[in-house]
Amino acid sequence: MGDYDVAIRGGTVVTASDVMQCDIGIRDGRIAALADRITGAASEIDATGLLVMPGGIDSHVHLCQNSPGIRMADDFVTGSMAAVAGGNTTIIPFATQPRGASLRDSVTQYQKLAEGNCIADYGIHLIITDPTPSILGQELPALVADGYTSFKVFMTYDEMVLNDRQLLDVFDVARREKALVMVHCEGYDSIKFMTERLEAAGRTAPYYHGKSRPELVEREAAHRAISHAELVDVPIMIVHVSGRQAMEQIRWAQQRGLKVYGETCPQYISLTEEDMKGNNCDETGGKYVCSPPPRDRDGWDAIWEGLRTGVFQTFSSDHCPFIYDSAEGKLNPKGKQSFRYVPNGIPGVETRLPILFSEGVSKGRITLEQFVALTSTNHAKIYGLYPQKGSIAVGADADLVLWDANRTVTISQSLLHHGSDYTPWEGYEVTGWPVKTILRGDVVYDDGKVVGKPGGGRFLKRALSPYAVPNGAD
Ligand code: DUC
Ligand code: ZN
Ligand code: ZN
Repeated sequence: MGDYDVAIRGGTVVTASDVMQCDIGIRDGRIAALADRITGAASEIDATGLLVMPGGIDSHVHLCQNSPGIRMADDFVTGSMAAVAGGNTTIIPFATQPRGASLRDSVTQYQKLAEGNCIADYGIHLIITDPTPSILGQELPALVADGYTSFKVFMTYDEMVLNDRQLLDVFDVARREKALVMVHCEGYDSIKFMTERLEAAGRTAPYYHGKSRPELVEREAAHRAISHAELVDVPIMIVHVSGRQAMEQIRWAQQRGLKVYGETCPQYISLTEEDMKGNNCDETGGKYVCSPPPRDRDGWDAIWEGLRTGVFQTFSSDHCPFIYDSAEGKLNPKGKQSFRYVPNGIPGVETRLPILFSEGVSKGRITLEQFVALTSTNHAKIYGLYPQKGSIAVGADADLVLWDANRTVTISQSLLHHGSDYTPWEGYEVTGWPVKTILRGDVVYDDGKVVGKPGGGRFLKRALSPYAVPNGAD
C-alpha cells in the first residue's frame, strides 16, 4: 500500500499565484503532497500535456427556483451534472425567501432539494425579499452562524425588490453579523416606466427586454447601492455586472477606498443585445433574455478592462436555466405577449470556464493565474471556503480540473448536460476544454461523461468572509 490513494502525474499545476511542473499526491480526499515526482500511489492519473487547476467554484447559480407558471430547467442533479462537466467542483446556489415566509423554513426546504442529489459540493446563499424585524433580528443571525454567510438582495422585480430603507436595514445587519451582501443593481421604477412605454408602443418582442433596462438603469442602481454601503460602512458585492457604466461605478468606489467588489459573467464578454433580436426580432430572441441584458462590444472591452485590472474579483455564470420550447419556459403564453413575462436567465454553468479560458487565456487577455483567481480562488476567499477550497496546497480538498488548453471545441447543445433545451453559445468555438473533474480525490467527470453520483456532493457550511469586514471599527 503506497502513501497516497491517488497521484496526478506529469501535469502543469496552476494556482492563482504560480504555474509549476509537479505531481500531486492525494490521501483521504485531500492534497497530501506536491512533489517533483510521486510514486507508489494506489492509482495514478496521467496529466501529461494537461493543466491541473483548482476545480471551478461557481458562486452564482440558480437551481430549483420555480415561480408561478415557470419551471427552472435544472434541479440539483442536472445542474450539478452540468457543473462538473464544465470543470466545477463547488457551486453556490440561492435559497429564496418568498415574501411573508420564514427565511429559516425557506432554507430548510431548499436544503432538502439538494440533499442526496448534488454531484458537486455546494454552499447556499440566501435571497432576502422580506426583511421584517424578526427576520433581521433573529433568523438571519442564526442562519449566518449556521454557515449561510452571504445573501442577495434585489433592487428590482415586483416579488423581490427592496426599497432604499430596506436595503439600508439589510446592509446594517450584514455589517453587524459580518456577512457579505450581494446586490442585484437595476432600478425598479426606471424599468417599470420603460416597460410600460415600450408595451404601449407595441414593442413587446424579447429584443425590447434590453431596451427596458439600458445600462444607465444598472449604473444608477449601482451608484445607489454603493452610496448606501458607504453610509452604513459595509462591504458589498455587485453581481452580474454587464458593461462599462456599472463597471466604472465599482472602480470609482474602489478608488475611494470602499470595499465594493464586482462579479461579471460570460454573457457580458460574448453576447450582445443584437442576440435578443433572434430571427428578425422574433420570439427566439428569448433564448438570450437575462438580467442585466447583454450589451455591446464597447461593454465587452470595459468588462475585460475590469477583469484585467482587478475591478472584478469573480467571474461566475449566473446559471439561471429555462427550457426555451415550453409553456413553462421562455415560450410561456404570457411571454409570447410581452418580453416582461419571458423568464430572465440563461444556462451557463457548463460553459463558463471554457468561454473565459478561450477568450481570456487563449487570446492573451489574462494570465493562467488570473483565470484561476477569477474562476475559483477568489470565490473561495470571498465566500468563506478558503483554504479548504480554491487552491492546490497541502491540506486543501483535492478538487481539481484537468484541462486541455489546446483542444478546440464548437459548443453545442448536444455536448452539454444541463436541463435546458438550448445553449446561447450554440456554434461558438472555444480553445481550452475540461478533460477530467476531480472532487475530493474522486473523478466525477471523465472526458464527456459524468461519472459522479447524485449525493456525492457535500453541503459546505461557510465561514465568515474576510472580505466582509467593514473598513471602520465598530
Ligand atoms: N438575477 C440573477 O441573478 N439571475 C437571474 C435573473 C436575475 O435577475
Ligand atoms: Zn440578479
Ligand atoms: Zn443570478
